[in-house]
Amino acid sequence: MTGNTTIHRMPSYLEYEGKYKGILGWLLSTDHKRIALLYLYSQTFFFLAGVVMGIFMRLELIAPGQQLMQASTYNALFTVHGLTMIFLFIIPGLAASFGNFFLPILIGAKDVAFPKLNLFSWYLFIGGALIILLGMFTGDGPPDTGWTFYAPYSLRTNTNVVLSVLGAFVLGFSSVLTGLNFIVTIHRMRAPGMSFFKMPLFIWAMYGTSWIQLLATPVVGITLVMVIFDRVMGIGFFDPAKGGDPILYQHLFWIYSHPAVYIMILPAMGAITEIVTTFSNRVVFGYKAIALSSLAIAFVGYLVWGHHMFTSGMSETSRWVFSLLTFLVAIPSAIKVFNWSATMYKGSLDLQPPFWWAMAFMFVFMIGGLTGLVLGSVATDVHVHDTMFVVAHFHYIVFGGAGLAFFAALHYWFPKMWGRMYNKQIANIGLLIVFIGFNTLYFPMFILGIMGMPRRYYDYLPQFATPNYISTIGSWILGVGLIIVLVNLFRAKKASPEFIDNPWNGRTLEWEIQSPPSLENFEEIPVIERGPYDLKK
Ligand code: HEM
Ligand SMILES: [Cu+2]
Repeated sequence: MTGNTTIHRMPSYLEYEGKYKGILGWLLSTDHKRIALLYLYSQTFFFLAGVVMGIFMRLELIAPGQQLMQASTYNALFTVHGLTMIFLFIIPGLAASFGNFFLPILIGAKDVAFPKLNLFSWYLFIGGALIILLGMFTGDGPPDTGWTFYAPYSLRTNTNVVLSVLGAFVLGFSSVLTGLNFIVTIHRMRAPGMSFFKMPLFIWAMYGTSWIQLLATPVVGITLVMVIFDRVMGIGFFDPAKGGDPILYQHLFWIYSHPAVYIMILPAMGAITEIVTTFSNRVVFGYKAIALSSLAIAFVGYLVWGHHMFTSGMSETSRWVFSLLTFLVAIPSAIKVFNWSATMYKGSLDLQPPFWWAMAFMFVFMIGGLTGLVLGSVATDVHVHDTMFVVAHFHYIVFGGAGLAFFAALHYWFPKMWGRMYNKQIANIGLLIVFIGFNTLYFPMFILGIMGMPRRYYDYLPQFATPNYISTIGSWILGVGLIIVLVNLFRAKKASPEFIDNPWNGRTLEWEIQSPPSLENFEEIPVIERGPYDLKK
């Protein structure tokens, strides 16, 4: 531990008493750290709700034939599971929680540029979630379209599509405003001396993410409003019976939703970069390459949406162009993996729990990325399109990638956020069980997909029985692992505080202030002279 003697202690943001006390002190707080915790808790809640739905789906799929629900219930489950996981957990993702908490600290600022707007964004987030929830329990029940709301089915089903779409629309505003807030903060509030190329790489990742949030989200917003118009007023933008075009819907949807994958994964990569550097005790290898690859991913990510539509009816030319562009986006991702490996290769590794989480991330993210290339090339995609292969691939990317990085970040920054340390042994055991469960759950789905089992089906032919059975067992193992991980953290939060300002020997700014941070983060705004990862003299 370093620096404890030099840090002058102030009341932390957890203890600080402003105008409002108790619960109002949280619900009306404009402190970026308290807002970050509001996001963290609500996202974790939605994640757990989604996990429960996933486990119920896997129970239904444990054997051929009907097990415990009707087909219509299954359709509602995979739709609400998808909506919850995508819109309420992984799109706000690391940006809303850890981004909110650490972005200002990492650039040496006291808060984000627009603190009130920041709080408002959280209310929009909760508002959107409530509208989706309302849609589940009113009218004709939860939607059964899948989270993609593909037309023309989404125009015709008599389930509650309008409310879910409206909810997603409101969530979009939350995302846009957060992105805007972060961009302005990064441009205007960096501490003196912190040039762009002295920013920690997590900030670079957040910067790329924010631009996607700001520029891509409006596209889906408008698309969702068009769906509402179609349903409520019968306009017919996407309805072939009225001269509309369902393929147009797919274009508009994926023009947002592919870049949205990078809203999920870029902050995750940023956090992994911080973790790998810290636990390698070394200056990160290829700082500029990592920084610029974030921007490259954000940019090329806009150009590849068509790979979701290879089988929907596109010209030959657009198919190969989209295929080629999809391969291009793999390059900046590979640059990051290469640079992480190079950083570790020359470093002296400190094998702490956050490091193991980062390793788990790298392992599954590589499988996710490589199988993405299978989907990105037209010839192989035609074979596995809309099969369980796709379900396996995106769980490896969004859950194995962004989701595991979420937990990696949580273990990395936990002592800073709460000034307490969790049990490291239990953290490692929890991770191991999560890792085993995760692969047991999702790997068989690759095989099922190649064998030809379609996705979004509640029943299947007997020849698919064995991998499905293994997969369901995996969901239980994963569930147990997650419980261990969360209970361990929850218990640590209740434990007595320790003076752990810098438990990992981190070199970025957050490790130079007290844990938990004081209301204004810094007593005095620091002046930046060294690079973000330079080893202390
Ligand atoms: C224990 C955890 C989880 C389990 C057991 C699980 C299981 C499942 C299952 C069985 C399906 C339906 C497959 C089908 O019939 O096509 C599914 C779909 C899906 N899952 Fe998960 N999942 C879990 C976690 C996650 C996470 C963390 C995310 C995102 C961050 C996620 C995102 C999705 C999405 C987007 C769909 C597609 C829904 C659709 O087709 O509309 N899942 N999941
Ligand atoms: Cu895509």
